[in-house]
Formats: sequence, structure tokens, C-alpha cells
Amino acid sequence: MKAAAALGIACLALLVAFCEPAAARVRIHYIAADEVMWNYAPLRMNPIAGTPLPPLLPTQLGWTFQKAIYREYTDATFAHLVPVAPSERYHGMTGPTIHAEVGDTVVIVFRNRTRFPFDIAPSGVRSTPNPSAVLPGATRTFRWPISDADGPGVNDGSSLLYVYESDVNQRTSESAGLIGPLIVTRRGQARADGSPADVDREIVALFSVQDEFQNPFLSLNLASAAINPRHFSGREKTFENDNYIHTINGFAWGNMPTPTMRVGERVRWYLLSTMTPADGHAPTWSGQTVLSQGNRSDVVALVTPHAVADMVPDNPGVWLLVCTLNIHLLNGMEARYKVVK
Ligand SMILES: [Cu+2]
Repeated sequence: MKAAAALGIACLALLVAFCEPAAARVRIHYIAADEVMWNYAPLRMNPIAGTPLPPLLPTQLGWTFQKAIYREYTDATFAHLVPVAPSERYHGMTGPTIHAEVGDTVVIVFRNRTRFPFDIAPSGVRSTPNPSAVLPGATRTFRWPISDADGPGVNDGSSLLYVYESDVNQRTSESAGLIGPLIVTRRGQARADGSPADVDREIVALFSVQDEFQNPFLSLNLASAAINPRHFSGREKTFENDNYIHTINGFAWGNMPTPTMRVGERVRWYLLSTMTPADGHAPTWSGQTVLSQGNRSDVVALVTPHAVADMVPDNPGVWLLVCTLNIHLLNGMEARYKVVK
């Protein structure tokens, strides 16, 4: 009797072991909020039109601002940045891509190396507790368990997108530059690195009207002769509007490095947005169409912080990725992508 019971328990244990999703992993990332000098137009021209940058608006500070961005390090010493391959430099200001398969737990060792309190949290992932501010210089570990309810639904592809950002003060944190992508892949459909197995290339594009008036570094930017050579006070009537910068991955007027893909590849575009009152975007491609939740188009509505679109490029060339909403394109929200044979 006892032997039979023991055998039963052993069988049960074996069954549980086999039923346990083999791929469930703990994925550790070392991410800091770092202060940077960010130049929205490092090429100092518009390479799409082949023209100089438009003249500064009457009370626009310039194209370079002190900001804070998320950057990934190799380990807990935060001494070495994870190198960004040349093909990935188009990510620009956008934080490092974090992948997870449903069932995984993402662990973020977060160090705040800025002078303001910030944190890091995924918006929309259900089981994440509300984090609290991490004080300047402090380090804290956050755990993000990714449950079935966070994974792709029936109309999604094999993966979907969330944004992570600092929710200490979402408006000012986004205006500082703190936002990045969390990609969640359906259980059983991920590669070892958490990316979807049925996708050849993932492209991340953050559409954002960066609001430099809400940037917590504003007073420092105003006080800097290099950033504010015309000595604005910030109280000018036009100042707030003149310092909205229209960007994709933190680049204006075509200054984003050009991501490249091949004809026939299964390309997945992850489209993020900040949520200032000036945001709400219409990412639009020339040259090819995309499928988004079963609908084919050359434009995707980005009224939430995130959307996904799949493309199988069939048209080689250098093409536009722009925002066709409102006056965003007229204000420089444009970039390029390249399709090669
Ligand atoms: Cu837009």
C-alpha cells in the first residue's frame, strides 16, 4: 500500500516536471537611467530632402538638450554598456529591448544615475507591483512575472509590445526621455532569447513629440550657455510650443540611422508612443504595406502607447517611415528604412 502510494507520488512529481513549461526563464537585465546630452539632429541637416535643418523657431533652444535615457549594462557593476551593433543604432534614445516568453520572469536591476527620482515599470503587465521612486544614486531590483494574461491574444501575432517607463511622474519622465520596449512572445513560440521564432527581423520605432518644456532638466538646459545661447528665460509666450521636438527614436528630420532588411524577410515593426497631449501618431510606410491585426494598410493608428505591424518587404529601395498625423510630418517626424535584395 505504502509502496503504491510512494509510486503514485513519484509519478505525480514526474508528471508535474514534464508539464512544467520547459522554457520558463528568469531574464536579468542591468539597466540604468543615465544623464546624456541628446542631439535630435546629429547630422545637422535633413538627409531625406538633402537640405539644411529648418531655421530654429523664434524661442526654440536648439537641437541638443540634457536628458535621461535607459541604457543597458553588462553586469551589476554598471561599468560597461552592452555594445549596440551598428545595425541597431537606429534605436537612438529608445531604451534597450527586453524580451520575455509568457511564463518567464524579467528581473531588472535598476540603477538611477540621474539627479532626479525615477523608476522602471512596464505599463499594462498585470502582475507588476507599483514601484516607488528610486532615489538618485540608488539601485533597486524589480521583478516582472509575465503571465498568460499578458501574452498575445487571438488576433495578435506570436508577440506583442508593452512600453516600460518611469511612472514616478509619467509626463516628466517621458519628456526626460525614459521609455523603452518590452516584447512578450506567446508560450512555446519563442527563441532562446525570448524573441518570436517566426519573425526574422524586429524593428522598434518610438514616435514621440518630445516636450522639452516638461523635461525635468529644463532649468539646467536654460542655465547652460551651450544649450541656451540666446538666453531664453523659458517664460516666453511661445517657448513651450517652440520646444516640442517631433521625433522617431529621438531623431528629427530624417536623422535616424537607417534600419536595413531583406526582401522576403518576415519583419515585425514594434511601434511605441509617448503619451503627452501632443502625441497620437499615424506611422506610415512608403514602398510596402503591413498587416496589423489582420488588416492590410500602409498606415497604423498609434493612439495607444504601442502597436505591432508585420511586413514582408518585396520592394527594394530606400523608403520613408513617417508620421502622417496632423502636422507631425511637417515638423520633422520622418525617417527612412532600407530594403535590399
Ligand atoms: Cu505623429
